[in-house]
Amino acid sequence: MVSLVDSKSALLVIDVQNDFCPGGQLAVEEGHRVVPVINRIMGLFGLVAATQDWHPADHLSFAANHSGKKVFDTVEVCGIDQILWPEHCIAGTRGAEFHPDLHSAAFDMILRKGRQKELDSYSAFLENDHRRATGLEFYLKGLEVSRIFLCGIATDVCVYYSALDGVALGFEVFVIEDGCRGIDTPPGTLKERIDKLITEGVKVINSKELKA
Ligand code: VGL
Ligand code: ZN
Repeated sequence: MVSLVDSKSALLVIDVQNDFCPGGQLAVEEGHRVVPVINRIMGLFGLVAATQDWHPADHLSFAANHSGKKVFDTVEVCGIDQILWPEHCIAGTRGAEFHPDLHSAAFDMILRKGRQKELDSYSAFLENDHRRATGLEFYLKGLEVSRIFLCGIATDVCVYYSALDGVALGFEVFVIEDGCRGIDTPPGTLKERIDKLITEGVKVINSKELKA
């Protein structure tokens, strides 16, 4: 079997932060279970980049900052539909830190996103206006990366949008399903989005397929 991971491959670790794990502000069921999977496969890659959701306290994505609205309501801000979340991943707080068991010392680069008050950023590549770049595309292309492997939280939000943008930007994209966990609200969203990723050309794999 040929290894899927070649010299032009990078691992992207998406938002493996305390607030997305059990006990956190936007806890994803079993979110912490991605950690041992990611720690195990990290060493296979010549390049590992990670993202952190990193919001100001007055961020527009927090339900608490919209009077009369509750978590999971949708509002429109500057023509963009915005789902409202609990306050999460506030810059500099413990909730925004990587899960303590994640081998974050091995990351080559860390990208923080969602830092502007009036604009959310699910994708590691583009802000939610689908125009403004985070810079990750140019970093990866500058290092001649053509194949990206995504893992992290949440499968159906930040991993999902990163994978779709990755394909649109010309990368060959793999999602490591057992290295991800999803929010699945409303129920069925997770499966719908995995199906959409496959339709768009993303390869959804298991971490066991990575070993040559
Ligand atoms: C995320 C909801 C809000 C994620 C970030 O990392 O998937 N989800 N902000
Ligand atoms: Zn967020």
